[in-house]
Amino acid sequence: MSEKATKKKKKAGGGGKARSGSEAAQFDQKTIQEFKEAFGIMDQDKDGVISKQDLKDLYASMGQVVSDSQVDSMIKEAPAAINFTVFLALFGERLTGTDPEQTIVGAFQMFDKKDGGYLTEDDLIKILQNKRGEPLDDDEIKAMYKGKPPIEGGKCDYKAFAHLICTGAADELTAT
Ligand SMILES: [Ca+2]
Repeated sequence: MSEKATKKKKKAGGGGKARSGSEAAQFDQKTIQEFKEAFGIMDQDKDGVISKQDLKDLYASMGQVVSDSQVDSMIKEAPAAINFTVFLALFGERLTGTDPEQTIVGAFQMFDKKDGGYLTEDDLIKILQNKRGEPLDDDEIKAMYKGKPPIEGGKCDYKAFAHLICTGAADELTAT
């Protein structure tokens, strides 16, 4: 219940994404970039706001149906429409001082209903390719596989995978 400087912004006509958000100041550029990745995954229609519909679409794109109440419970923590600044504020509260990798993990975790630390390979690929902003193309997916991602038997250890994304160092994974 801390007092936040979160300002309510209107959904439409808001202009840019996180223009001079005060919350953004506490994160470095790299962290912001990671947050943007996660935000981009969730903002399905790329209007700069994560809406209930975005979340539903996101799940639907993976063949999962979520109820309104499930989506509500995800969204209700937000003090306002979830634009990038609010997103930063929401996740930043939990993640300040934490590895940005956790942000990506958090995004993947939303699809891990069993909370077992794994996503199916299918879901993972769908998530990666569904990013309308900059989806991975087939070549990039192939390149990803060359990096020996932590995928085994159709299941992906997404925490290790988040590490792969964040470090961008496929070699590290090959070494394990
Ligand atoms: Ca949206």
